[in-house]
Amino acid sequence: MSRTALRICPLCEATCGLTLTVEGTRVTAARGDRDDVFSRGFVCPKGASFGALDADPDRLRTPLVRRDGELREATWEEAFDAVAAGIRPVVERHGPHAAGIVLGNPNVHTVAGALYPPVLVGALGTRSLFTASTVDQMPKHVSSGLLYGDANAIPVPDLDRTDHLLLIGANPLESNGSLCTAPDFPGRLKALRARGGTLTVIDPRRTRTAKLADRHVAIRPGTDALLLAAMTHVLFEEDLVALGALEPHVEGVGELAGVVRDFTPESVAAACDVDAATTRALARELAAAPTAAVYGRIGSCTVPHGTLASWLVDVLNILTGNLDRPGGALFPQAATDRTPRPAGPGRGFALGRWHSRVSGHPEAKGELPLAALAEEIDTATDRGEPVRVLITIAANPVLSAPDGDRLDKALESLDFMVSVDPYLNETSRHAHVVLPPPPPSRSPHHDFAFNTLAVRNQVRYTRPAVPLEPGRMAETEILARLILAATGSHGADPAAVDAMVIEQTLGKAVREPHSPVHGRDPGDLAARLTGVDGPERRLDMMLRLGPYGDGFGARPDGLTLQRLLAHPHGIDLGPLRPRLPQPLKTRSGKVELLPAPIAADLPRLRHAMTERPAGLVLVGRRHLRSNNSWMHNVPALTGGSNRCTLHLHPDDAARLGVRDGRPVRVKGAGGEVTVPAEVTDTVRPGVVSLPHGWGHDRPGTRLTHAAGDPGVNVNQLLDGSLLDPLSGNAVLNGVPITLTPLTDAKL
Ligand SMILES: Nc1nc2c(c(=O)[nH]1)N[C@H]1C(S)=C(S)[C@@H](COP(=O)(O)OP(=O)(O)OC[C@H]3O[C@@H](n4cnc5c(=O)[nH]c(N)nc54)[C@H](O)[C@@H]3O)O[C@H]1N2
Ligand SMILES: Nc1nc2c(c(=O)[nH]1)N[C@H]1C(S)=C(S)[C@@H](COP(=O)(O)OP(=O)(O)OC[C@H]3O[C@@H](n4cnc5c(=O)[nH]c(N)nc54)[C@H](O)[C@@H]3O)O[C@H]1N2
Ligand code: SF4
Ligand SMILES: [Mo]
Repeated sequence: MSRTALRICPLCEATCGLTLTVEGTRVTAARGDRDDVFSRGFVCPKGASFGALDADPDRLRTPLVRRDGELREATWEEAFDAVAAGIRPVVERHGPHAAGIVLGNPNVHTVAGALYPPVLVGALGTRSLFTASTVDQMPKHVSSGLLYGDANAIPVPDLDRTDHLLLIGANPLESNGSLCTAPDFPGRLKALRARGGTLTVIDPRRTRTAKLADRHVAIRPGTDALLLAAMTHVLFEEDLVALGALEPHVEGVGELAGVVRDFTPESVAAACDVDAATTRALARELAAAPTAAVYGRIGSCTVPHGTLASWLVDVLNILTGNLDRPGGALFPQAATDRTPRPAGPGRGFALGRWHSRVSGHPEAKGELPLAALAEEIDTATDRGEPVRVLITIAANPVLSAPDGDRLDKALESLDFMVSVDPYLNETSRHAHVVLPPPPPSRSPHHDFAFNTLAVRNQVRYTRPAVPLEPGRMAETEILARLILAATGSHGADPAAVDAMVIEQTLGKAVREPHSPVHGRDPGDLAARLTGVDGPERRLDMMLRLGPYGDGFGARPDGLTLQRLLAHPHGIDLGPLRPRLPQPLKTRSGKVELLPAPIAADLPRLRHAMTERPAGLVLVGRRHLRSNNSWMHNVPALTGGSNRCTLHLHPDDAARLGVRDGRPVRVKGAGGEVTVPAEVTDTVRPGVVSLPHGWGHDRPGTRLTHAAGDPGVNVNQLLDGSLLDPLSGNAVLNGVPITLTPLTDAKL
C-alpha cells in the first residue's frame, strides 16, 4: 500500500514543497507539490532523489562510541554517558572556551539545527564557536550589521517584480539560489527576461546563469569590490544618485561620495579586467532602470574584500533608491520573526568584542573564523586554553574549510570529540561519539532561517512523513540531550530544555511594551501552547508572538501552529513590502552608509587597484546534482558532468601543455592535488575552477559510493591564512595556484 506525504525539501535554500510517495516506511518517489503556495510544483534532480538520499544504506542507524580506539555501535544511554564524561571534566578544569563548537550548513535546513545550537552555545558559554558562515556569507552579516545595526537584516532581491537584476558571483542555475530563497530561481530569471527586464551577470566563468543574461562581465576574481566602488563613483560623478523615499532614513551620503572619488572606472579597469566603458554602462543601466536589484553571493563574499563588496552591493541599491522598494531589494518578514519593535535608535552592531587566541582574528556575530579552527586546537599560546574538546553538528570541516590535512591531524589530537551526523565521513571519523539523526523523511520541517530570506513572505510546516523506527531518536531530542550532557545536567528530561526556552521567551515578551502579550502571565501563555512535543510548542510560541501571530488571542485571526497545520501546502503572506525604518537597529536609527570599520578598510581596497598578480587563480563551482561535501554517496546524484575536474581555458591549456582529460598537479599555499583537466572556454583565461566537497579517499569513513570516485579536496590548496579581515571569512575564490601537467601519470 502506498500513500503520499508532504515534505519541504531540506536539500538547498529553495525550500521546495515535495510530495513523497511512501511505501511502508520507505520513500519511493518524490515530485514537486503543485499546490505548494511558494514552489508551485518545482523540483530539481536533488529533490527528486530525496528517496535515495533518505534510504542511503551508509546512513548510521545507531550511535557509535569509541572503545579501544575503534568506533563501535552503542546504545543512546552509553553514548550520552560518554559525551558527559568526555566534555564535563575538561570544561571544569580548563573553562568553557576549551570546548569548541562547529556548526555546519545543514543546521539551517533542520528544525533541530535552528532551535538547539543557540541554546547549546549560550549554556556552555564558549567563545570557541565556528560555523559554516565564515566560509560563506559572514561578510554579508557584517555589512548588514554595520549598515542597518542588525547582522541578520539582509535585503533580498525582489526577483518577481524587478526590471533589472545585477547578479554578482552567484550561479543560481546550479545552486538554486542563496540568501535569496526562491523555488525555481531559473524560471524566475526567465520570467524577468520575458517581461522585458534585463539580467546582468558578473562572473569569471560563463555559467549557465551567465548564458541566460543580457550582459555577462567576466571579471578577474576577487576584484568585485573595486568594480562596485567604481560604479558608485559613476553614480556620484554623473549625478545619478536618487535616494527617493530612502532620503530621510540614510546618513553619510556626502562622506561616501568623498571616499569613492578616486575609484574611477579607468583606475580599476586593469585590476578587474573590465574596461571603463563597461563599468560606466553597468552604473547607468542600474540607475536608469525603473526598478533594479543588485545581488551578490558566494563569489562576492569568499574573497579578500568580501565585506566591502557585500557593503557596496547594498550601497548601490541605496543610492539608486532601490532598497526597500518593490522591484528592488527588500527585507522579508518571516512568520517566526520576533514581534517588530517600534522604529527608533537601537544598540548598533559590535564587531571584534573578543579575538581568536592564536592569530587574534576579531569575532563576528559571536563566531571565530572556521579557517582558524585547526590552529585553535593545535597551537599553544599564553593567551588562554586551546580547544581540547569539540562538538560538531552537521559539519564536515575537513573538506569544507581551508587546509583539511592540518585540521585532520588537529581533530585526531583532541581529548574528546562528538559529532551529530548521519554519516561516518572525513570529519566524524575522528569523533569519540557519533550521534546519528534520523533521515529527513522522519523529521519535521520548517524553514526558520530561509523564510527570513525568501522572495515572498509565506509560511509552511511539514510533520515527519514517516514515523521514527524503534531505537531511533529525533534530532531535536539528540540535541536537547547533548545540551544537558555538555552543561552538567546529564540525564535530565530533555523536555526541560524546551520548557526553559519557552519560559524565558514568554517571560521576556510580557515585559516588552510593544508585545501583543505585554503584561500577561507567562505561565498562562505557556499552558495555551499546542503541539505534540517541545519543538512544536516552540514553533507555536514563535508563530503566535510573531508579526502575523494571534498574539495568544490579541489578534484572533492571526497565525498559530494549529492554523498552519490546517494548511498543509502553506500559507502565502504576500509579496515583500517596504519596512524601513522599522528594521534599523543602528545607534542613529538610520542606515549608516559609511560605517567606521568600512571606511578603515578602504585603503586596503585602494591598494588593490594597483595589484594585478601574474599567474593563475582558482575559483570554485557548484553542480546542480551536488551539495557541498555530503551528496556524493548517492549514485543518482553522481556521474555525468558532476565530476571533480579542473576547468581551464584553452589558451592556458595550450600555453602550459595541458591536455583535456589528462592529469594536472595543482599547487597552492596549503598543499597540492592531482586532478584531471577539463579544457573549456567557460572559464576566462587566467582562471581555473575546481568544485569543493570532494576528497573522499580518507580511511575510516563509511561512504561506499563516494569512495569509488573520491575526487580531491580543493581546500587543501589553502593554508587558512587568507581571510577577509573584517568578517574573518575564508578566501576561497581568486586564490593563486600553479599548474603542472603530468604527462606520464595515470589517473
Ligand atoms: N573551496 C570552497 N570551499 C567551500 C565552499 C566553496 O564554495 N568553495 N563553500 C562553503 C560553503 S558556502 C559552505 S555552507 C560550507 C559547507 O560545509 P559544511 O558546513 O561542512 O557542510 P557540508 O559539507 O554540507 O557537510 C554537512 C554535514 O552535515 C551532515 N548532515 C546532513 N544532513 C544532516 C542532518 O539532517 N543533521 C545533521 N546533524 N547532520 C547532517 C552531513 O553528513 C555532513 O557531514 O562549505 C564551504 N566550503
Ligand atoms: N547544487 C548545489 N546547490 C547548492 C550548493 C551546492 O553545493 N550545490 N551549496 C549551497 C550553499 S551552502 C550555498 S552558500 C549556495 C551558494 O550559491 P551561489 O553563490 O549561487 O554559488 P555558486 O554556484 O558557487 O556560484 C558562485 C559563482 O561565483 C563565481 N565567482 C568565483 N569567484 C568570483 C569573483 O571573484 N567574482 C565574481 N563576480 N564571481 C566569482 C563562480 O564562478 C560561481 O559561478 O549554494 C547552495 N546550493
Ligand atoms: S531546488 Fe533545492 S529545495 Fe528545491 S527540490 Fe531542488 S534541492 Fe530541493
Ligand atoms: Mo553555504
